[in-house]
Amino acid sequence: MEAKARARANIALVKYWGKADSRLKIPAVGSISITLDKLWTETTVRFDSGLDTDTLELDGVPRPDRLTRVSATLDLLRELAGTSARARVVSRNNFPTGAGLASSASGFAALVGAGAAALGLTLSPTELSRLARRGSGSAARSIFGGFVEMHAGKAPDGSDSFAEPILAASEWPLEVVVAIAARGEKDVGSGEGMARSETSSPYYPAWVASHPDDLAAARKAIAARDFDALADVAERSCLKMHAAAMAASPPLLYWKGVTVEALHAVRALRREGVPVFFTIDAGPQLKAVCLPEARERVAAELGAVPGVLDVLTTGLGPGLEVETGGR
Ligand code: 2P0
Repeated sequence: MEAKARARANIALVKYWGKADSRLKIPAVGSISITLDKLWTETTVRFDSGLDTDTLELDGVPRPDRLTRVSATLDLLRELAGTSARARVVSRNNFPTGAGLASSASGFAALVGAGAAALGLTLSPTELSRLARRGSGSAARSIFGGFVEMHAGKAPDGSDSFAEPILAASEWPLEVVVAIAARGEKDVGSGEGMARSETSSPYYPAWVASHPDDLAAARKAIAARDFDALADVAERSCLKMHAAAMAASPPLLYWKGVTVEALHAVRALRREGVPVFFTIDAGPQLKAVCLPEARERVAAELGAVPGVLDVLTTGLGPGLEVETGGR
């Protein structure tokens, strides 16, 4: 009744922002991401019929405040396994939680992987992706490695809303340099930010309407390993998402000043011919995606931007890894 799983963070190059169904976490738009090798969550789930409630320990600290979504995700697995046993969940991130580094993506992917294995459920990667989505939309993508596409789907029950791999990491080994612009958990979570954008941003309908073209351009760029084309669409998707969020009421501004300085540093490098582009999620960190030969230069330039606290570099990584066998 115990299993351990590791899942990695991912960053979207064509962003997910907005839901078609908030209860089932069906996204309003598809997305395309890359899975990061060195940013991971490791989670152990132990079901025990002697427990009265689920418990969650995150990075060594009990987090009852985060239990609702975890328990709701475990309920889906309990229903499939026909059990009501509660679980002890122990989870650890090797990077800052809740700061726009996709901890909910790796977190819910690892939770579903460990939970399913602990219950002896044999689920396909597609089924795991659908279940991870119910915890956090972006978690559906962290089931897979390399380049991944999430399908928004059309079915009202979310059955066709899952991710699938589109290119292996080894086929186009991009590198990612993360500039840490601030530490600590963000003020407005992604779920709340999306809901606010959906209901109040006048740019939200334009964001949704223009999305299929961005997905098509990114698919084509990835299939052709066309870095410049991928750079163009990724930066456009990122800025468009933030523009929609900034136009919400009350407005959402995830950036710090240093985020913008880092963005300009990436643009300056690209003007010089360095193969690099930026993306930014629902937090202040800037992620620079580059070809391997540019990594040292990009890390040095971003590390030199005043206010950047730290720089992490990583390649692309694999999908969910599950370890079974209890104690
Ligand atoms: C993404 N983000 O595509 C976008 C870009 C943040 C900015 O997916 O509400 O934590 O749990 O489905 O998965 C973060 O959203 O949101 C996210 P929920 P989630 O990576």
